[in-house]
Amino acid sequence: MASPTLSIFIISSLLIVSSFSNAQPKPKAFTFPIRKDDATNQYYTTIQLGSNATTLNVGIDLGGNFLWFNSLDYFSAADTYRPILCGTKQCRIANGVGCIFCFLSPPVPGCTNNTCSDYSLNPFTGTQGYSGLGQDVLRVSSTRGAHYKLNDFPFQFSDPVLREALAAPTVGLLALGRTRVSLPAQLSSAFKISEKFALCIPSSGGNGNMIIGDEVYRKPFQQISEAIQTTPLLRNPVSTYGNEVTGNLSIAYFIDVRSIRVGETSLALNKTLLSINKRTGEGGTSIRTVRAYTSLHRSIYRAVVDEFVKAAAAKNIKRVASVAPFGACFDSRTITSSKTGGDVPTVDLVLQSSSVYWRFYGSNSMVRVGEGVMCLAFVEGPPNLTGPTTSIVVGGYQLENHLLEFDVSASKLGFSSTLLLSDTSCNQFGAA
Ligand SMILES: *[C@@H]1O[C@H](CO)[C@@H](O)[C@H](O)[C@H]1NC(C)=O
Ligand SMILES: *[C@@H]1O[C@H](CO)[C@@H](O)[C@H](O)[C@H]1NC(C)=O
Ligand SMILES: *[C@@H]1O[C@H](CO)[C@@H](O)[C@H](O)[C@H]1NC(C)=O
Ligand SMILES: *[C@@H]1O[C@H](CO)[C@@H](O)[C@H](O)[C@H]1NC(C)=O
Ligand SMILES: CC(=O)N[C@H]1CO[C@H](CO)[C@@H](O)[C@@H]1O
Repeated sequence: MASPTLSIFIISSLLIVSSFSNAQPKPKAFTFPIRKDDATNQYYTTIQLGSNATTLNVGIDLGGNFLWFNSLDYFSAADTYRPILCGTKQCRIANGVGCIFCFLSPPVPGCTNNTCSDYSLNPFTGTQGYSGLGQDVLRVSSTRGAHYKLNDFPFQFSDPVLREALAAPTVGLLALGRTRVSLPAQLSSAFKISEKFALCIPSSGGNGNMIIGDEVYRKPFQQISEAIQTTPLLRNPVSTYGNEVTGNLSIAYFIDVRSIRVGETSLALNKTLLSINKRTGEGGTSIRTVRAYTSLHRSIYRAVVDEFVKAAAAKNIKRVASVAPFGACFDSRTITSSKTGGDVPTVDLVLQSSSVYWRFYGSNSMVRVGEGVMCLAFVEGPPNLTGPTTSIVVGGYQLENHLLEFDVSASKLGFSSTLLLSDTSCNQFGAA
């Protein structure tokens, strides 16, 4: 007779094999395409959900809580949709805040009885939706080109009103935030891969890529990754999400910007604004893919614009009338071009020490707004939709064509210089 230890070993090996479809080798990392919608400056990916692998384009929300969407294509094919019931382990994992009752027979996504529920937030309009959470199978592709099923992937089938202001090709938002139901957290726990992801966001017209897990990148990205600068990811003790309970940690990614440099000049900024107020959650710097441009608290914005205008004038760049929402615009014929975009004063976010800084060249700091006019691509903000006010919200335009590595378990962000300096871009990013 086999010893108890041996039979346990056999059973657990069988379980491991059967949890991967077609007994595929254990994946290391998964890949998702990223595109930019030029009409809205939103970034989105494509996922396949449900037994019929319904294709859904969903925006990418770095600070989002869980996947939410509304789509008739999925609705009519949702035969494997299952609600997450109140009081279940899945409901606790999803941090559901309530229980809803809905009596359609047969039940449909969005109307099921005794269902764990939560608020979703459209960060473009500030609209919140409250409805039940459910789960279905998500099809994912590994960086080696193999296909896997992520069973019981949690999400919310939301009210159609939440789709307002989303990019036309998209039907919802995919969350990458620090929750247990975000895509990186779910892939990490289902496939026992590292809870980290690399984000390479394309500029207009390009195709970027996101890799979740641990992977060797193709040239020159592996070399860029090995030389990457890192900075701690901070947690704001107060939620900035608006609809989360105050006192719960924020699910957005924060970094410790200590000062800002424009050209050679370090700006005199109010340090209180730069750090996170542990009591109110105000202040500090977060990174959000759902903001088109970096927004700066009024006093920081004024200081950056004033110094930028001064340093641009020293380079004989001619200022012209401002075009909203931007506060400093220039005659593009007076700007020399270089491989990192217009040759303008650099803007540095200086992090934990003066030698660790995230530098923005013209390709990330100047945006063309019309014939012959380019503007400094920062805005005064942030928009006061919900929650405490974050002083600096690093937005999409500044993230484009940088390799960003979010190591969630080590709470560390790796960021490269603009890829244009290495004669490449996010269009080329992928596994080796
Ligand atoms: C599944 O997809 C196929 C092919 O797109 C389609 O013909 C079929 O109607 C779909 N099934 C459901 C239940 O929607
Ligand atoms: C809905 O769920 C509640 C709680 O489980 C239960 O008491 C009730 O009978 C259910 N109603 C229907 C119509 O299924
Ligand atoms: C710095 O900012 C804080 C928070 O907004 C404010 O209370 C304080 O008055 C500011 N200090 C100065 C010197 O402006
Ligand atoms: C932001 O909105 C909240 C809620 O509407 C309001 O109480 C607060 O004063 C606003 N803050 C600013 C800076 O406008
Ligand atoms: C400190 C605090 O408010 N914690 C809350 C975080 O959210 C969960 C679920 O909503 C609550 O149960 C905790 O009380």
